[in-house]
Amino acid sequence: MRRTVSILAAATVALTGSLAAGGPASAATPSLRFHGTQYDSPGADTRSAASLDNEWISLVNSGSRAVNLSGYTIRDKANHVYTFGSVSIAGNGGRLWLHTGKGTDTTKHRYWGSGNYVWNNDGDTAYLRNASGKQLDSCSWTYKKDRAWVAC
Ligand SMILES: [Ca+2]
Ligand SMILES: [Ca+2]
Repeated sequence: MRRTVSILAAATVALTGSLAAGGPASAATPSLRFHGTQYDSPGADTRSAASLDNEWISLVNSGSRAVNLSGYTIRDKANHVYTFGSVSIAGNGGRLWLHTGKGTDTTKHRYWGSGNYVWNNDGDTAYLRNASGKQLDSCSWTYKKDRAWVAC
């Protein structure tokens, strides 16, 4: 019985910790955040399938626990919204890439399914929100000649 109680207490602490880390007022780097984006797909922006898939934004989870992203959203400044289905991003540095174009979702690569680019070459902002709509992170960039990606 004592064991059960301590497991519940540990789970409560972990949950509280993850919620606190996601708060917009938190000065600490959130454990689940944007890692980088290739906002300008290499080569001419022809909207080909390959070009759209080479535009991506990635997440990293530096927390110790995996996070199920079901209902989490990524949106741009113009409010194009992608909503995650049930997929987990591993803890301890786990990564996940969201590609703009169409493709077959895997555990590490998700596809927006858009027929047009989402991330503007001349500057944009990406927002990550959890399933409750709370903003966890954002990533902004401006135009820079000959640059195709930024670290977030
Ligand atoms: Ca390009
Ligand atoms: Ca955009």
